[in-house]
Amino acid sequence: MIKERIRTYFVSDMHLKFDRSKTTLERKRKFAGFLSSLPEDTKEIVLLGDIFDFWYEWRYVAPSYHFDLFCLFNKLINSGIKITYVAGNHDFMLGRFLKEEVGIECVQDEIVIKHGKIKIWASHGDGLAESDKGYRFMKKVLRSGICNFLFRTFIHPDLAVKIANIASKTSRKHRKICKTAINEYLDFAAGKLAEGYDAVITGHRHLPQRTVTENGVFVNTGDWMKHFSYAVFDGKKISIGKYDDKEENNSR
Ligand SMILES: [Mn+2]
Repeated sequence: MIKERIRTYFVSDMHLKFDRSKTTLERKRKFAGFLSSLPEDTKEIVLLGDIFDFWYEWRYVAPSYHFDLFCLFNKLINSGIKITYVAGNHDFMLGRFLKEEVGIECVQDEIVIKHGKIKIWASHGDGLAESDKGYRFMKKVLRSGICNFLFRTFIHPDLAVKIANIASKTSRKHRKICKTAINEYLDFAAGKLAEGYDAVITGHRHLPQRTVTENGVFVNTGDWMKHFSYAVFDGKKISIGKYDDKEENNSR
């Protein structure tokens, strides 16, 4: 008999590029192993942003890479697992392809997950720290209606991806700042916990972290580049896990 679905997994920051380099294929291979190791009571997978180093969909055109990953996602969705993508700072347009062809629910800013009396607030986490101020402005500009219209109308997709790669490098510089901003994240989380949430989960810093405070817990998912880490809510508590290839065959 199938157990009641209860577990929610949070994964972020895989930063897959549009290539088939060793690094890209290795990250995907590990992620595929992780997905196939999920227990049968898995309810939802929350992709907490920046799974791709750049994601942008036009109306009739979507990037032609990572078909293998979308097939895996689609298979999981058809088996009854919900997949939600919360946009990160590298996800500029989550569009029809992800939503309708793959079946992923796409969310722009944040999600709230409720289980009984437990309320979890989760978002990618970019722009949360005070030192992200300049970046917050840039994101507003890049996501604004008119800039988006000009971008998608007048720039050929192949050129757009090249431009994005340059922007991605700038964004990476910015991330170095974020790595130092731990107190700002904790302050932000404290505010959310004071609002009545039991847990706050973010990604973006690329450092797995779990800090228990008197009002609740703050968790950072880490990344899927170096740490291969994730957060999991089992219906009661949130813990951090690291996917280990060697466990691949005996975790089911
Ligand atoms: Mn990020």
